[in-house]
Parts: sequence; structure tokens; C-alpha cells
Amino acid sequence: MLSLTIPRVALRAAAPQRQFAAAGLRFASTKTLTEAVAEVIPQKQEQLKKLKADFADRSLGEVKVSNLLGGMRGLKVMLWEGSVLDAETGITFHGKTIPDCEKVLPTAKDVGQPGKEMLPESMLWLLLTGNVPSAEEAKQLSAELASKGKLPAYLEKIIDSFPKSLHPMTQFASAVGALNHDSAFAAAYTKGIKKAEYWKPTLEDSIDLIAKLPAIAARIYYNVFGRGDGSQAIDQSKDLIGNYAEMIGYGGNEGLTDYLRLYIAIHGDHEGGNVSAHTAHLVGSALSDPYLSYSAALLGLAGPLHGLANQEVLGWALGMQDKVGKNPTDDQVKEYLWSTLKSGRVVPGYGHAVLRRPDPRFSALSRFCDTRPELKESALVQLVQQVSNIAPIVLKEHGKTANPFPNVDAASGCVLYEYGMSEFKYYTVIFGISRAIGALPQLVMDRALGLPIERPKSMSMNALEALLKK
Ligand code: CMX
Repeated sequence: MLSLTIPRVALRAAAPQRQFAAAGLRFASTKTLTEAVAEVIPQKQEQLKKLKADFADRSLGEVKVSNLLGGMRGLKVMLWEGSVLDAETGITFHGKTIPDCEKVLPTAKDVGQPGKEMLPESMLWLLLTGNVPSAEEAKQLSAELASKGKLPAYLEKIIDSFPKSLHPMTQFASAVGALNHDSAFAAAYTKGIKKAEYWKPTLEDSIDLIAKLPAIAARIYYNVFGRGDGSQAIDQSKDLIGNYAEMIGYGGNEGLTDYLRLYIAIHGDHEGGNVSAHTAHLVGSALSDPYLSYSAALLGLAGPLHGLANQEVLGWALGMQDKVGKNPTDDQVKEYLWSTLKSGRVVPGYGHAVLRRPDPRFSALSRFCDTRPELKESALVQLVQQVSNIAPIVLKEHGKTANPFPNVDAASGCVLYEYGMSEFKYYTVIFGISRAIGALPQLVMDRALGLPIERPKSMSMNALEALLKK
């Protein structure tokens, strides 16, 4: 394929946003993220105005009883700018697939850090603005996040007061909610800020929260599992995940640090209808500030059918290894899959509400494993690959699952485990660091576009029957 044969350097030079000066080292037109967002908002507002004026009465399809009873699958009832999920081709971020992003988004190496993977900072910039940042812009954003990453003393005390036995996701959501104590949006709203200006303190809070999530997550990790430096020290010259890896005690592990960059970049956004993204949007539509909105999103992410699945997958895979040994035959894997299904449980990491093919995020994580000798050798990583070949056959034969292919959770936790992070109750917290870089940009856009409070119509079964009999 053409895209695979063009060297990365050439692609970078061709990208219009990347105007390298003749000297080769300086980057032209470096903006702050806030300036870049301010530039795109008027275009978005104009686009919305035109859509309303030209098409307000056009139908987007009928609503069937099956939609009402079936979790609203497929209904086009939400605006979401950052990404679009296609059932067949998977996720695109402002039109870019994951492989596209891997080619054009600034990486750790591009900002002078050890590692090769794209930076979550670059993905955040893309999701907020629709544009690819220059390496200098990504680096500047890393520095801004590092400068805002320290936790206030009151929050440290709150986190330290949680019992160790409280699930890390409950701790995470509670700590994020508590930060609303310092919300710029809440303060500005109380003072009577104009509606047209709402997006500015929303963006300020969003950047502040994204900056602090690694330290919150690291403090929880330290308190519950006793790993990391305990003080969440921040090195101002490091990128967001470089710092996070240090805080949780994996600073010297380049493989895990780079994996976390990829993981957090690609888990960021998966359009708007999934539970965590939708919750952030729904709660935010009441003008709850970003801390409250994202705290609620995290509680949704903590459900086993959503983000908690990556924890479940690992327990399931280790359970299989316990039962049949580290290198099971295909028949043993098949049998284990059937025993799960026959006991009435779901096979974690398989199926999806929208996707109807293997999740490109699963493919991206598998590609990462292929490039790292330490992972290629791992029996657990090999088992994940083996299951990904066999489970679709079994799930098809089982006949219930609309999508028998692996989703992102099928691979994500096993790699963490292999790198020594064996505390799988913690895995969804890492997903939670990531989802903010998709959900919060949309909250900024919701405010910039003046979207209304969300309020769909519900019906009782009696009311439904009465309507249908009319
Ligand atoms: N194993 C066994 N059965 C499954 C299944 C799986 N992996 N996936 C779906 N099914 C079953 C459903 O439970 C449902 O059964 P019932 O009719 O008895 O209720 C039936 O197949 C039809 O479901 P579907 O239309 O294919 O799937 P949904 O859109 O309802 O649900 C999802 C999607 C992800 C919740 C489901 O596939 C699932 O439970 N997967 C396992 C958990 C998981 O991996 N979740 C992570 C998803 C990614 C993420 O959000 O992070």
C-alpha cells in the first residue's frame, strides 16, 4: 500500500500544519492549545448555524420500538465532533484512522523523549482542533500539562483517606469529582459569565484535569498497591506519560512507558454513544463543570460491560492458564471458551455494540506486541493472539453475539501484566486517564456550540402500548 511505503519523514514534511523553517530546527506558527481551539470555534459555530438553517426538519431515520427497548442502538441522536465509529472500518479521529495517526502525530521521539509511539498530547490536540500539531506544539502542551500536574494538598488528603479496599475506580471518580472545588467554570458561572464565553473556563478546567489525572491515578496506585514514588513528583521536561510512568515506578521501563502512550492515545475517543463519553456529555449538558462531568463518566467506565472488561479479560486468561497450563492447544482454548459460554457468562474482550469487525485498537496493540521481543516471547501475549483466532469461530457457532471479534480490551491488560503491572483491579484507571482526552474536548465543543441540556423522551410500557394501539 502506498501509505506504507512513504517514509514518515516525507509524510511529515508534506503535512500543511508542519512548516519547518529553512534552518530545519525551528517550527513556524507555534500556537498554544487554547489559541488553536479559539481559531476553530467560529468555523464550528458557523457550520452548526447552517445545519440548523438548512436541514432542521430533515429526518435521520425512524425510531422503532426495538430501539426504545434495545439500548437505543444505531439512533443518530447525538452530536460528537472528535471521532466517528464505523461498524466496518472502525474509529477515525477527525477522519484519521489509527494507522494515519501513527504516521502523522508527533511521537515521544519527536519531542526529544525516549520512545517511538504517538503522544496522547498530540491526540488531545487533534481531538480538540481537528488539526495535527507540530512537534513544537505537542512539546509545549506537554510542558503546560506538567506545570499543572501537581495535586492540591486537600485532594491528596482526600485520596489518602480512602480505604485500600475501595476499588481504584471508585477512588478515581471520587477524587476527580472533588476537584470541582477549584473549577474555573463553576466559579465563572456563579459570577454570571456570558453563555458565549462558557467554553473558555471549560477548556481551562479540562486541561487542568487532564494534567492532574496521572498524579491522581499514581497516588491511588501507591496507596493501594504500594508502588511508585509516593509523592507524584513531576519533571517539567517530560511528557505526560513519561511523568506518569515515573510516578508509578516504571520510569526506567521504556517498553511499558511507550505502550502506555499508545494505549492512552488510542483509548481516548470512540465517538459519543459509549457509556463513558455519553455520560460526560449528558452530565455536562446540565452545565455541571468538567470535574463533575468526567467523574460521572468514570463511574460508567467502571462497569464490566465497558471499561472494566480489560480487568475481566486478564482474570479470564489467567484462569485458563491455571486450568490447562501456559501453552494450551487450540482444542483446550475452544473448550474453555465453551465452558464460559455454557456457564452463562460473556467472553470478556469480545463483541461490540457498534463494531462488526476486529477492533482496529486491538490491531494497533497487537502490532505493538509484534515490535517488542519481550512481548513476542510472552506465553500470555501468545495466548491472547491464539484466543483472537479461535473465539470468533466459537462465538459464531454460539450464535448470539452480533460481533464475534476482539475489542480493544482483549489485548490491553495482558500487555500491562506482562510488563510487571500485575494489579489488574487498577487497569481501568489507566483507561480512565485516557478517556478524558476524548470526552473533555467534546464538552468544550458542547459549550462553544451552546448545545442544550439533553432530555430524551422516555415512555412507560403502558404509555407505549396505548400509543401503539392508537
Ligand atoms: N460473549 C458472550 N455473549 C456475548 C458476547 C460475548 N463476548 N457479546 C455479546 N454477547 C451476547 C449478549 O450478551 C447478548 O445476549 P442476550 O441476548 O442473552 O442478552 C447477545 O450476545 C447480543 O448482544 P450484542 O448485540 O452482540 O452485543 P451488545 O451490543 O448488546 O453488547 C457488549 C456489546 C460489548 C456489551 C457485549 O459484546 C459484551 O458483553 N462483551 C463482553 C464484554 C466486553 O468485552 N466489553 C468491552 C466492550 C468495549 C468497551 O466498551 O470497552
